Amino acid sequence: MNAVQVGCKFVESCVRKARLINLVGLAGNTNVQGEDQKKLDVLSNEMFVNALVASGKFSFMVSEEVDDIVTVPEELRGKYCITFDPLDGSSNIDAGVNVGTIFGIWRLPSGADATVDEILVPGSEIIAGGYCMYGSSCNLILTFGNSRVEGFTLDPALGEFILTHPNIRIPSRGKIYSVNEGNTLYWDDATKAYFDSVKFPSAESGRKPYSARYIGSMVADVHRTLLYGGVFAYPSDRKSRSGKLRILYESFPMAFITEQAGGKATTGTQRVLDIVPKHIHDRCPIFLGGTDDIADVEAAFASNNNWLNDTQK
Ligand code: FBP
Repeated sequence: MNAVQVGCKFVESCVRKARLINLVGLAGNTNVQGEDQKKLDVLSNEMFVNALVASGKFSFMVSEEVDDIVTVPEELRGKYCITFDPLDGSSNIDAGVNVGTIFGIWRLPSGADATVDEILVPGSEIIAGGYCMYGSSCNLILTFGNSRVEGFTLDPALGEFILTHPNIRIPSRGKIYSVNEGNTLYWDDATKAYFDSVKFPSAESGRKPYSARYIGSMVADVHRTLLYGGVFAYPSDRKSRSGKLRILYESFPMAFITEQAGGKATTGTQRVLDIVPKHIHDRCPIFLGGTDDIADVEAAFASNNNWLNDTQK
């Protein structure tokens, strides 16, 4: 974790002064997702790879910004693998909106080779996960899978992360939904039915309409959902049947944190952590939130056509 926090402190310092030191804008290349890389995407990735390799704890790693796995030189290899998105939400960076780093840590079977097959495993094998949000304050949220999620805030004067949010518990039901409604046209009946149920609740439910909040930075939208409750989602749709968010370094770590905070994460029809990815940059749909809210999502998928079970026409 020391290597991870060094990386986060470095990125935090760059994000904070990005406009002052000409670190905004494009780097001039595209990543394996076909996205134009931001200067800070490239710099953050380099910083994390260097810190993680130097830690001597990892055998290999998966980064959103690198096509293949990053193998650690033999003499520095350790028994873990880390998957990470060095700068999530980077499309928002030039507008000064919250961005973040997301990571998941996996213990490799002893004697395992540094090969991609070692990480194409169910999400339920993850042993630690977290994110660091760079915004009005810098928050590092961590879990080691013991049904506890701890939140830290960076004290810029000390340069240390201080425990400020011990034992985060997500409310079982919230009042906020968070999704890019610009994709509504492409949604399946199940997704439309669910979001209609929170926007236009039936009289018998006795509930008020949920408020809409969507920043478009997964770290920021999930952070708010963990603290205030409700649902964050990036569903599958007609354009992208597997949704947008990447399984190994976005959906798995965030699903793990949500579950350890007492919530749930589903594709609509499957627990996210039961997925077994086929490729390191695979994507999956995701709905995460409090247990009662996600039960409503699962009920909507159980009783409406959807892309996931090919009933949607
Ligand atoms: P990257 O910036 O790491 O590619 O992240 C993807 C992301 O920006 C998420 O942070 C966010 O939840 C989602 O995409 C927003 O997508 P859209 O603009 O389609 O709503």
